[in-house]
Amino acid sequence: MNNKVALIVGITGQDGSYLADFLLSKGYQVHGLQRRSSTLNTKNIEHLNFDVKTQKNVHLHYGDLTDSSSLNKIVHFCKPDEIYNMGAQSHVHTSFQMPLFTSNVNALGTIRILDVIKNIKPDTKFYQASTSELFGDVIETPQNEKTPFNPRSPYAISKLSSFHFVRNYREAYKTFACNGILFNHESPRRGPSFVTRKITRAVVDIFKGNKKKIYLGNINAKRDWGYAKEYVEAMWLMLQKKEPDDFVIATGKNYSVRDFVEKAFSYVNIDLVWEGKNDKEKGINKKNKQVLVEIDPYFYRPTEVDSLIGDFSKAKKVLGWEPKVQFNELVEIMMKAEIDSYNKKTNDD
Ligand code: NAP
Ligand code: G4F
Repeated sequence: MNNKVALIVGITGQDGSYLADFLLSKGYQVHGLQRRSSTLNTKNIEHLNFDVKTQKNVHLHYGDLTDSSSLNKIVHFCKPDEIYNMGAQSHVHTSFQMPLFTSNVNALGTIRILDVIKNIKPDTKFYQASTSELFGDVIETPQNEKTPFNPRSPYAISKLSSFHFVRNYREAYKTFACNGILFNHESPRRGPSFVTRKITRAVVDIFKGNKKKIYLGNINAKRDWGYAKEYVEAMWLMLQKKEPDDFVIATGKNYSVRDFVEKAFSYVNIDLVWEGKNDKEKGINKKNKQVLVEIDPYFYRPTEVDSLIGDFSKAKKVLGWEPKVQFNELVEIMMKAEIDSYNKKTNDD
């Protein structure tokens, strides 16, 4: 046990929930900022047996990154030693449809927290969920902490703004603030509209006979995909160092969306062959010739990030962090969890 208090903004998301598990295992008192929602948004933290009456395990507070007064009140109440900002409109495709909202939450939201720290509890250490999307149309490969940024979406631009605000507060006010430049990381808790989870869900539905096919966008895009559960440790390690700094967290290997689709189908013993080109390309079941994958240009982005691959050598050297789960195992973890969850749901019904 330790006496430390952590506040996780965005505790209901993929990373926030794994971070809560991790910090609880380290003996932290964990507070979480939760958005008010008309339907339940606590699925990822239900296993923490959160009890509204006893406030056991995690202490949830309603608030929003667009509402300074709520941030103020929560920090005043729980006086955190560490704040982790996982909160964001984190979907790149959606950011093209909602650029102002995305900037308000992601860019201004980060400044709101930094300002609360500066004004209320300046010794609070701050972690900012920065992103490989900053590299965008990449200028060098692989990307490291010194690679110039070249963002390609409203999401990436909003995150670039928060990246620089973190640095500015660090230099101007000596705030202990770090940017974790994390490459894509996935898990069974990944939101269903991100491509990996969309694929694993659809493959299980197709395998079980509940769906005919999946529609995807750019299947040639490449990402450096890691396992979210082990990336949250890197966030914590950054805040345990003597000096604040920025770190790339990645696996150092990349694969295409097409690779992910093939691997997910192969988990349920379906081999795909590809026919056609561009929008007309189709993924076909080699055995029975059924079309299982089609392209829908709706999922294309006005400006795409074609290929990302990270160099995590600084994190390895300074934090002693390196990834263990590689691409094949990641797909297996996600597919297994998807099938288990499908079977559980069917048994419960
Ligand atoms: P996620 O699953 O989308 O979670 C985002 C969290 O932010 C959710 O808890 C969400 O609440 C909350 N949120 C959204 N708008 C908010 C607002 N206005 N005020 C307060 N909270 C708000 O994202 P993730 O994959 O866990 O990623 C965590 C962070 O890392 C995000 O900032 C993301 O941009 C960044 N990042 C992610 C990756 C990745 O590959 N996963 C890589 C690099 C950086 P609801 O549950 O109510 O929606
Ligand atoms: O899963 P995605 O939506 O993730 P993306 O855009 O890489 O962003 C994620 O990772 C970032 C880190 O680099 C985070 F900062 C961000 O918050 C988020 O977590 O898309 C991955 C790739 C893209 O190239 C997209 O064009 O998959 C391609 N894709 C192809 N078909 C699709 C689809 N993406 C989605 N979401 N849905 C499709 O049907």
